[in-house]
Amino acid sequence: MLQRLEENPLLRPGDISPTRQGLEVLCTLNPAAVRFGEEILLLVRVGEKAPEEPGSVTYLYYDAEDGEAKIGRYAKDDPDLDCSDPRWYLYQGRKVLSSMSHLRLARSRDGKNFTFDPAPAIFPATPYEAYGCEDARITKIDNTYYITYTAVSGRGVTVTLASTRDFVTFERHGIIFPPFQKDVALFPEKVRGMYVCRHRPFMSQLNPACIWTAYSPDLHCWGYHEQTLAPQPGTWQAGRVGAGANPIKTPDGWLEMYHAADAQGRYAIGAMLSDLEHPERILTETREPIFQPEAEYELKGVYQNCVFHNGLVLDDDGVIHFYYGAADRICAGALTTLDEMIAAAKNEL
Ligand code: MAN
Repeated sequence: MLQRLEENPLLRPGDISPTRQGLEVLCTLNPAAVRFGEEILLLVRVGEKAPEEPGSVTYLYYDAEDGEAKIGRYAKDDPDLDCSDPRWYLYQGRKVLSSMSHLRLARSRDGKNFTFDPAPAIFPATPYEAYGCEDARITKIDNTYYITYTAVSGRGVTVTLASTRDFVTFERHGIIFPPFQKDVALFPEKVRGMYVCRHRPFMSQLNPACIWTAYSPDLHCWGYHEQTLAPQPGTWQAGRVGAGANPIKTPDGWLEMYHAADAQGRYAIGAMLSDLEHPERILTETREPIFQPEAEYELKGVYQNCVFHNGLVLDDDGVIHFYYGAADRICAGALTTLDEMIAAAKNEL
């Protein structure tokens, strides 16, 4: 259904230098994707780590007042410190991330061999981005490319909107969803006269992490919220679900591939079709995952057993270049077709 590229991993930490001496690139993951001119561009999340110090655990954060990335530290033997998840440190119930991410472009002519740009496209710049900018999605609406990304800090997990016309300069439009939010994917055109997005308000014991739909007159103010897809107990999507790349308009409805985690936190990919006029209404969804961790680079990395998809490019002939992050460490790709994904969403494969 989805054929992994022989060239995988497409991008890995060794392919890029840290933004300053002494830092280490820990991960290059979860790429957004777009066709721009003759090239396919990936907007990759690059996570950097502070150098280790004896007796301490260190973390990198952006200090907006001083306008630079700084190193924070905790004593390794502090009984209040919990380092059990490689993605973050918990200190007295507060979380900091073990790596600080920025967003970096990588370019390719064939969709398989990518080269990183020498400098970041979007680097933390505000107090809301102290722990990084993560997991972008790119949607072309009219002649502008809109980028949504997660901004993480001690103020919470928020979603920011940015835009570009040339992938050289990027304009930030500020936070569009307050905490706790992730996984915002914009639809490529207005529906019933309004912009539409998927979003993912964070879980609490009352509401698990579900995909929601919202409408906006201007891409800034979002309303008419509806819950669209919820985790299903006892299945491969028991833990959480979140939107993938931007939805694709097809005669059968809006097609989208999304991520889901099971109760053990294993991330896989599903597909669904929703109503063209009312995308908050799902028409059909896959009963089984269409893509799941199998390759070595998906099973082992920073976070094991994880495929996370937020970027694709659709060719005129119906070929889909499907991009994903594997085990929170590298970027990988697979090929499929529009017809196959529609059939998969209808459980016909
Ligand atoms: C969350 C996000 C992703 C990450 C997965 C797995 O959904 O933070 O960036 O890939 O968790 O760790």
